[in-house]
Amino acid sequence: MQNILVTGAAGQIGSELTTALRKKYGSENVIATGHKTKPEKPLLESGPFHFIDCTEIDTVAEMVKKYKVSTIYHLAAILSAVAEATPQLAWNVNMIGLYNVLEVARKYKCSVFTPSSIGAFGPTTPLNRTPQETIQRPNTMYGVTKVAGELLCDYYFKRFRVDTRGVRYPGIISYKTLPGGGTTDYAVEIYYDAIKQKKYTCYLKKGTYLDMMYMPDALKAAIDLMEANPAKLKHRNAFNVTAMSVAPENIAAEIEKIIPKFTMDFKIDPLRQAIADSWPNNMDDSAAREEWGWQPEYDLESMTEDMIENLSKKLKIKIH
Ligand code: AKB
Repeated sequence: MQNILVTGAAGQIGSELTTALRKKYGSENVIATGHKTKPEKPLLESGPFHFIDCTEIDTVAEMVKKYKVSTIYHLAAILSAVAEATPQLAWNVNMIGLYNVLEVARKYKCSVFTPSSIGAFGPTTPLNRTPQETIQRPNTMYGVTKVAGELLCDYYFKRFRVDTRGVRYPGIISYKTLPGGGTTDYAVEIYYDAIKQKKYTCYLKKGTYLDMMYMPDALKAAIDLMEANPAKLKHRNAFNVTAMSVAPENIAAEIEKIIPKFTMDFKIDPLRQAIADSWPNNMDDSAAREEWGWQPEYDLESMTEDMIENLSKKLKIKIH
């Protein structure tokens, strides 16, 4: 049995990916790690958990040696809005952290999953049906670290044969753990506020289209890619993956079908609006579909139904 290490396991994706991996591969075989954030009890109690700092290579190496790890899901990262506010921290965590993970993977022969993002694109990238291979000149620190990370992962595969794989995630919508400081966070907040107070003030303008995906599909993308037959992969890292392209008013309209009193107004945050404007409206994910069978299950309608049902249970608020 291979042991798996997850970094960033207390985060939005990490917390649910750890649970999904434990279900699939056995709780004791999935080692969850975080930096400072204490994870929820179920994650803490369902298998090994350690605090590490990916910017300190020895802490990563220690985990890999101790647990004989063969696969690393490296999710520890600073998201776009926080990265713009603290670019030095973002460089350190997103670049030095990734470099350390790749070096440890090279030494101990691990495979590595690393998420890139729609943030790896920039204002000169084609906005619609953004191709797999295209112009990548992002103007944010987050984007700089994501493009450099994609290249570094490809380099480790070509130069050292480290089995690196990864996707470009869009905004991820989920109800278990909140996202921490991204530009697409509004698409999660809107559901919380719709259930709690039937209104939401959006920080992105009407008409700001961005790719999004529901968490079960994000987990499926990571696990399916890591299980894909390597002989079929023409790309290794940075596969475009998307499930829907939506603007704030599209999500609001879908919520309104279930919560008719829901209203939304706008108070634009110039920082996050500028970041969103530099990202694609919708990506072409045909390479992922062709090479490893990527196929999302949820669209905006089915995601909204599931989000509202599960979030209202979690918040213990009856919506009708
Ligand atoms: C963010 O908004 O920073 C992330 C992302 C799309 O990478 N959710």
